[in-house]
Amino acid sequence: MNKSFTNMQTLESNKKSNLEPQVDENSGNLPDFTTDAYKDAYSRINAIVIEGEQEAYDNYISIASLLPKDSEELTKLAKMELKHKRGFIACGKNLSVEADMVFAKEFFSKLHGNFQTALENENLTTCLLIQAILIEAFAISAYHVYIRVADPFAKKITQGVVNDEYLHLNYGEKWLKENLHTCKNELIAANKANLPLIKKMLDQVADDAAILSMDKEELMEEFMIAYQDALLEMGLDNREIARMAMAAIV
Ligand code: PL3
Ligand code: FE2
Ligand code: FE2
Repeated sequence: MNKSFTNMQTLESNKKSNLEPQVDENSGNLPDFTTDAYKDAYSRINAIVIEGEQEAYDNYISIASLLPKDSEELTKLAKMELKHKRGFIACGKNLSVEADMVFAKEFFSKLHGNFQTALENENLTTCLLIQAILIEAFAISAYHVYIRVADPFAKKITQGVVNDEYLHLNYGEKWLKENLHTCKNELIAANKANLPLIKKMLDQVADDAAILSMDKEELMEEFMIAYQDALLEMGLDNREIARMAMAAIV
């Protein structure tokens, strides 16, 4: 069985501990940021993050159109994403890497398509699950792992970004918790359709991430922690969470 699923029995909230400063275990053991191999992998990973932040901006603006009463808050969250995007563009520049945006657009295309379909059909629950839960948990997991092995410039930027991402995740958790009695079925169906896409995206990025010294098992573990925490926070029970998480491995 996958290492990331061994956490399933111990679903305590990890949110607080994730925000505490982490011991820098890797400080003596960072990759060489100047090699062609590093820069080549970074050109795709950096592009994914830049594209992800731009799509997150677009998605929160779209969600605001379905939730006019939260428009002000959602616009605030959206604007943070543009700041994140600018930060990651600076990280690429700092390493003299040109981001492969064509690759990144393709990387997000399936999830992007599912979000657009949900938006057209005004399926707010699906939109929130895709953006505020799945994408944010993916970003949080990736940024936590990246912070441990990033160059000093990118590390500082990513530390600022990851704290904002918790605000985005918390927004989604709160809305879904308050509406769980009416949205649970849609939530479960949307999860079944979209969690496997996140798993595929993780598989697809794993080789490049490894060149940046980011371990795939660690990425999966961090993702499952953020994802399971979010579902627990929404008021789902352990069995429901286990069922939903299983969608990643079928
Ligand atoms: C939402 O706020 C942001 C969405 C971005 C999704 C990014 C997923 C990242 C996967 C690749 C991991 C690399 C992290 C390294 C950062 C330069
Ligand atoms: Fe972001
Ligand atoms: Fe975000």
